[in-house]
Formats: sequence, structure tokens, C-alpha cells
Amino acid sequence: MSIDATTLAALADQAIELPSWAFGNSGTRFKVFGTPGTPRTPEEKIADAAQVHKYTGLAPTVALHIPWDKVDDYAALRRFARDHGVDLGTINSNTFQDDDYKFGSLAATSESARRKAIDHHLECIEIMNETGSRDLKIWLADGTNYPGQDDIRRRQDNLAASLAEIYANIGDDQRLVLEYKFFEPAFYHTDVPDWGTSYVQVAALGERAMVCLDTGHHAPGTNIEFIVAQLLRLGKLGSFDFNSRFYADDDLIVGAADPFQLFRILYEVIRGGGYGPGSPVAFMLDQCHNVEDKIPGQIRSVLNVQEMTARALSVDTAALEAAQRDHDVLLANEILMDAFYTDPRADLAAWRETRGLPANPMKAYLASGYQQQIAADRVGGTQAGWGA
Ligand code: AOS
Ligand code: ZN
Ligand code: ZN
Repeated sequence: MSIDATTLAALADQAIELPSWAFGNSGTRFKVFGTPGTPRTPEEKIADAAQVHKYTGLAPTVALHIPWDKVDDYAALRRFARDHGVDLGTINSNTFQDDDYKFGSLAATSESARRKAIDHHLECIEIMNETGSRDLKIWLADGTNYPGQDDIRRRQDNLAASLAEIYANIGDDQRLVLEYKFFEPAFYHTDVPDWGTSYVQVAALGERAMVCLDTGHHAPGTNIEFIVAQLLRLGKLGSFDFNSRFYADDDLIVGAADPFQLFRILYEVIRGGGYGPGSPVAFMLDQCHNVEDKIPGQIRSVLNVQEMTARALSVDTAALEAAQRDHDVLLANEILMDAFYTDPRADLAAWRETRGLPANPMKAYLASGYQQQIAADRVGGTQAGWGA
């Protein structure tokens, strides 16, 4: 089975946002390995992200993280991005790095910690106004380590009040997306641990508040595609942080650990109207490349999403629905698996060339000499976040 023209046409709409921090050095609590050529400034991260777009045509925007990507002049940063063929995307807030947030930020019991965290988000909105960003993405490290440590119910009320103040400042063309994560850094309770809590909190805010689903933020065995289907049904799936995991929040290359799960997720995205023009769902990556080169790591990631989207778009939906209505369990499963086992790589390579892109983006990038150039030019690249 090959990829048909309708599928290829639908793929032309695909856009995957890259995280600026994927280009910085990252690691575990044991060691952060440096990679030659690692960016030293937000501009260099954007220049690297632009390489991914140049060879794949898939990644037209870059997400920034504040304060890791703080600059004096965001309009100039935007011009820099555009000159490199990309644009600035989502603004990610950061309320997990300062001592003041030791016991929480937007959900904290301490009024001064909450005030500081709210003000940080208001600053992020001002930055969004300068960068032209649509989305403010909030991920909170808030939680507790021990039963009884704090009042988990009061913290939900605090969170709701904090989010309401932030949302009141979100512009008409902007959105707030709230990410959930079941544990880490807090180990007993997390204030936004699951899609239900995120949904409840954003539903109370209004239409322009949505849920962000990070694929690495669930307990093992969770049926993530069901959550996708439910959030799309509720009109509240705002964005994805794509990555893959073997154990916890591993932030590995999307599609590396469980390609079949990625296929199932993308099938439900398409089924639920979350793909294509006018869709409210932003496709983003949230990954860290600890041991592999960063630009090739991002190229592999966006290609994995594209290949799996091609497979998901190839499902014979009419035949599938007929089999489902007939309760033909095995046929229905076979129809879905037929699409999953379709290998789109040769068709995609040929199609890329018709669009002026290299048939093999990874090979073209590696042959370009860019990697050697940045390794020679840049000395002292920074860590993705904590060292930046
Ligand atoms: C943290 O686990 C989350 O996935 C966030 O999206 C976070 O802001 C991002 O990983 C950058 O640290
Ligand atoms: Zn994330
Ligand atoms: Zn994460």
C-alpha cells in the first residue's frame, strides 16, 4: 500500500513547533554532557531551529522559554527569526527555578510566591505581545512530597484564582494552555497531575484556555489516545508536547519508544478534527537530546511525526466504520493495522522533492557542513535551562 495524493496534500498542512531548549545541552541529575556547537544565545538556538525547517519544511516556528530566552528586544528577535525563515511561537513560563518557588508558585500557600508567579506570567504576556505569539504555555512544578505537608484543596483554589488573574490579561487572539504531569518534581501530590484537573481549571477560565497534553506525562499503560479523543470532544485540546518515554518523563525523540502509540494518538487527532487548517491543536515538541546531536535529533523527531501522520491519514475510515458497525472485531483491527504497517518513507521522499526539499533531510543536513561550522564557531554553549 502506498501513500495516496489526498494524504500527501493533507501533509502539506503539517507544522510542528520546536522548543528552543532542545538545542541547549541537557542531561540528568547525574551529568550534563556538552555537545560541540551548542548555542550560546537565543539567536543561535533560533538559527539552529531554522536548519530543521530548512531541510524538512515541517518546523516553521520556535517556542521560547522565559527567562531562558530572555532578550532586551523581542521585536528584534522576531525579525532575526523571520530573516532565518522561521517565526516565534509559544511562550513557556518558568516558575520552577527560583528559591521563592520552593513550596509552589501559582498554587502556593504563600501569597508572596503566588504574587511573584502571577507577575511572571503577566510579563510573559507582554513578551507575547511583542513576539506575536498566540499561546502562553504553563507547566507547574507545584506539589508536595508528604501527606499533610499542605492543604491540597486550598491549593486548587489558589491555583484557580491565580489562573483567573493571568487569563484576564490574555489578549483576544491569545490563548492560555495548561500542561499536566502526574509527578516530578513533587512526589506525593502534584497540583495539576492529570488532564481532568487541567480541564477543570481551564474550563472555569473561558474559551481561550485549553489543555496541553505532553505525551510523557502519564502513568505507564495510560491510554493517551483516549484522552486525546475526550479532550477534542470537549473542544479543549490546545496543544501537544510530543516526546517519548520508556519509564517516566524521559523527553526522548518522539516516536522512538513506541511508534504504534504515536500512530494511535495521531489517528485520534485526525478523527477528532485536531489536524489541518483551522484546527485548534498546536503540535509542539518537548524533548531533550542528552547524548545525540541536537539538530539531527530534532530532524528525526519531526520526520517521525510526519511519517506517523501519513500512516494515520491512510486509515480507510469508511471501511473501518463499516467493520465497527458490523462488530467485525478482527477486520476493524486489521484495517487500522494495515495503515500502521504502511511504510510511507519512499513516497514521502519523492513528494519532498516535488516541493523543493531534499528527499532525505537528515542526509542533506549532515552533508551541509553546518554541524562542523557551529562546532568550530561556538565555544561554551549553554545548558538547556538551569545553566542558561
Ligand atoms: C516539564 O516536565 C514539562 O514537560 C514542561 O513542558 C517544561 O516546561 C519543559 O520540559 C521545559 O523544561
Ligand atoms: Zn512538556
Ligand atoms: Zn515534561
